[in-house]
Amino acid sequence: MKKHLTILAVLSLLFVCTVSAHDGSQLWLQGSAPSATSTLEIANTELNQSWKGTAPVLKLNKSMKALPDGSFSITIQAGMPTIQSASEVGLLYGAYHLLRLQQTGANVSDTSLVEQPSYNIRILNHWDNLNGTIERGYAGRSIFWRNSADQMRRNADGEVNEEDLLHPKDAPEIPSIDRLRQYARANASIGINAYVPDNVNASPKVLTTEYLQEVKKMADVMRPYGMKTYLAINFASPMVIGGLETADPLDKNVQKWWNAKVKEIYKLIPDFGGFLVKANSEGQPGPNDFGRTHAEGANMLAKALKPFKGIVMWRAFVYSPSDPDRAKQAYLEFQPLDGQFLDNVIIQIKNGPIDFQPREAYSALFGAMPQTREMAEWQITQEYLGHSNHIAYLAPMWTEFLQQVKEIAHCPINNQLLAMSSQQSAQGSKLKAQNSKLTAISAVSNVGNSPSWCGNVMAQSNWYAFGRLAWNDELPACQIADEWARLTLFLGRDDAASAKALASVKSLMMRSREAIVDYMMPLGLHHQFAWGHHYGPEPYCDIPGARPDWMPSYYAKADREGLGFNRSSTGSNATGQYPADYARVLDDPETCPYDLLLWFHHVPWGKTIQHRCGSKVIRESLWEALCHHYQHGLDEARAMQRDWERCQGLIDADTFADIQRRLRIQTRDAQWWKDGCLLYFQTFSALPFPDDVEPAVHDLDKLRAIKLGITNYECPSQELLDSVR
Ligand code: GCW
Repeated sequence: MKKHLTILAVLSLLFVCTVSAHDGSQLWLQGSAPSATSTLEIANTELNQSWKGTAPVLKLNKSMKALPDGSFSITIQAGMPTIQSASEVGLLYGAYHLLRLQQTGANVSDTSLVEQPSYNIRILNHWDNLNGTIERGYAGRSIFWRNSADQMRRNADGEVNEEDLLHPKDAPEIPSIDRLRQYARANASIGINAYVPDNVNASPKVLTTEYLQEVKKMADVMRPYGMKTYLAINFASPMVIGGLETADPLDKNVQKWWNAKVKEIYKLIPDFGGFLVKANSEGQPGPNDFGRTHAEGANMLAKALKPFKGIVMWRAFVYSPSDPDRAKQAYLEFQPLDGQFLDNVIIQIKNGPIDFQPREAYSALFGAMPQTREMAEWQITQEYLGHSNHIAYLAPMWTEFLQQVKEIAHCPINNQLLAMSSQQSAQGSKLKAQNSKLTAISAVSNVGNSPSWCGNVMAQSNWYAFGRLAWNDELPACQIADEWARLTLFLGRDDAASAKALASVKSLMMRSREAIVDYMMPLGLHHQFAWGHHYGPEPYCDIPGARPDWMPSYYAKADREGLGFNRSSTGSNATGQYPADYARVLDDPETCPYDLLLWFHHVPWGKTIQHRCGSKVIRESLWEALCHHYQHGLDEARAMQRDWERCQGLIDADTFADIQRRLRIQTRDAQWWKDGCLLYFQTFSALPFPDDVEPAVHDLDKLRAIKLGITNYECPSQELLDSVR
């Protein structure tokens, strides 16, 4: 009987593995998520189930305490691996690192390495609503909150009633523990150590005792994997759920309310991380509503959290129209507050000054607040990059940002730079400085309950890349692509044909982001997206009475003379917010990098510019350059299709077919983007397409009429797209 049961168990395991291999649910991992509650046991189980060779030794080594938490060393001598760390979670990271080395084909017979994280907090933000929808989520519904959408009232356009979003009617449902455990494991395997399960457009309800009990259950699943729980909170919570008449941060009763709430949370979740806050932005309440500053609001929460070692991540994504240029507003609001934030507050800043566009200048706030802790926020979910229909590998965008921030802004957002400054100030050793500093990096997740977690298998690479860069922000994007593709698509395949296919996948990944920039918004153009859902082009969007800075025309500033937003010293002077040397480079259209030209300048259609298109450096007029970039983007989308075709028969067939289908949509969309933007801009330039640019296949009037009618929680289906264009 026992034997039968074992056979049955093995068979069902095999079945699960085969099925899951096809739907992407396995991610970049092998085996299953250990359900142990001890971190050390998880590390041992992972090694037992996947390591091939002499069993590794795991050693707690207190002398490594000087290194940032989670650091580890691996030595392999004569095939015998030893992992050491000051903490159990460091041993777990070491175990995953060791497995990754073996599974990606690295030499694991003789190695000696030490790994330490670039940032102490490596955190995912989930924009998950308590009703189970995910704002800008294109991979199904929330894995954290599972209330039924059917309970929601919808308007004629299918959009969920705002009231119902903020105040979901039904009680929380218990999420699948197994799914949460797999999520925790996936994060731990790449060093992510924190998460925020609820949307920054936060429901006050999440702080009710009823919901906090649910958060406690999540935290209990996450803890053994080294994942700390944080919550996004609504600043008006004391009024909405506390019955107070104000949420003024200087009001004694408000402070008391938060103190008590924080105490309640720590009683349930002793290692709770803290709060993430979106305040006075896009209709969210905040301290400004009571005549107080962001610093006063953040500090009130920070004081409540301080006794428990909690922190506040306060977002700088604000753009109340204090200046005619939206790109300047966050800086104008926050920079003067430098030095006023308590030391357990960190300002969370989107990589660019507008909003997660395919390419932005870096936000001038980085490095502009030397007395304030700052952290970056990236977006993994592809709100502005074709949702889960387009294949976009985002590590090249993030490494571009990191390089700019380090080299130009000299911004102390990572340990390395903090360490350098502390050496200069002779305040003890480099390592001490690292340990005492609050450093963090965050990204908006693309995870949902779709079988592949991220909407498609290729999109998983961005979750993976965020984790790897948060751990080591010096890693090259191509190395991360290589690791991910080997682990996810080519595990155990080292034949020549697979090696060729692997090279094709990497080529596709590495060209994908620039392809999108080219077919959507080249040369520094930005925000030419369709209204609301941000899928597809709508440079011609016109919503009577809408905020001007929600309209594409505000950003492109197309007219008879030329194209682009003059942010130079002769225009809005956003260039003046950058460090002086860089500001000078940006300010002159002759020296401004060509890929940010229209971000900073209004350039005449006929002006000769020098730019790079693909591998060619060309001198030609702005209009010709624009046409060539759109054409190149479309050509690149086609090239990506060809890259993918080379994988046929060499990777999982379902994954192959799914991505092949999406690349077809992507290429079709690239055509839509090229035609929509060029035909529209042509109404201003009145110039013909150059001979080597394909004629448009669309009619501008028909494109203007396209309305997809989707919510902010979904990716358009192929059928819908085919029916409108
Ligand atoms: O990118 C914009 C999105 C909003 C989002 C907001 C933010 C959560 O369109 O959906 O709201 O940014 O970052 O707060």
